[in-house]
Amino acid sequence: MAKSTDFWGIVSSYSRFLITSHVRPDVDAVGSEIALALFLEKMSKETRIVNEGPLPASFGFLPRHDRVNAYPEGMDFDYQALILLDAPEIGRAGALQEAADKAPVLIVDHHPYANRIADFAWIDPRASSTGELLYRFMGEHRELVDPDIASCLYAAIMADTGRFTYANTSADTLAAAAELASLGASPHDLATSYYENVSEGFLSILAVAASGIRRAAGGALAYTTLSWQDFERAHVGQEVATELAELPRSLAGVTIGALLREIAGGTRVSLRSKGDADVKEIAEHFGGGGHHKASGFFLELPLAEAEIVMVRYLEEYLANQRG
Ligand SMILES: [Mn+2]
Repeated sequence: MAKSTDFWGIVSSYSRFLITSHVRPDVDAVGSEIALALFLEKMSKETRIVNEGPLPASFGFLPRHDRVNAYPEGMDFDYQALILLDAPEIGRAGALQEAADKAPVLIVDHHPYANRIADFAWIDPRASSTGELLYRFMGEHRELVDPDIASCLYAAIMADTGRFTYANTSADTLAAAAELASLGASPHDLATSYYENVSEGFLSILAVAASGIRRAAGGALAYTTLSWQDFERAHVGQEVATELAELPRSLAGVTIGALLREIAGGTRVSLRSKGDADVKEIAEHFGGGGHHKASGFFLELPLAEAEIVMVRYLEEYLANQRG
């Protein structure tokens, strides 16, 4: 299995990198992209960051977010290698897939999938985030980590660990965060500028989601549903769903929390677990995937029917768990 020293070796053998991530990138993806681009430039490399689409305004708190191009902007760059961050295979990069035809693909990711087709893959599912992996890589040349790089990596780790509360938060994660704070990342500024910067629309859809919570399986399952009208009325996009998905699980006595939302062609189900329930296994049953404590899947069914299917399956799953 590849490790940070192998990544050093491979990065040293090229001088021009195109950097990308998965479609609808999160803060770990974008923070990692910016941090890596800035760091490689300090090693006298040339870099260009290109994502499939433009960055939503909520990423404006990341230093140097202006460095992120939206495809096809930036594609005129003569790169020698394509670095894919926070995704296990190039198919996740949308339009950027085409970039893989011209150069080797180097992957750095923490999602638990084996990749057998990349030219190089450093995948470590024990790391909380791609930001934590990149910190491990950059830690060998700490003098090159400036406050902008430190802030982007800190934000990446903060976001992927739910502010250092998810099960993926380890002693190594906290040590990396502490080092990054000492290198110029401000935990307070980054947390407030990201988490305390929500719109009124977000709070109104949060209220809809909270007031709609129902329970099943003797209370062990809590879930809520959102229709496309709920999003339209609140003037918010589907990207807020990541935050809302945490809500049902936060109730006392709940083992699995779920958010069901209407999307094009069906229903997206986001699962979150507390305790032993393995929601990755459940998502995989429905053709989806994710982590043990956070996963998701798609059902080609209207919201009301998807709710019935999911509740029926989870009631059985939780009953079997209780033995
Ligand atoms: Mn990530």
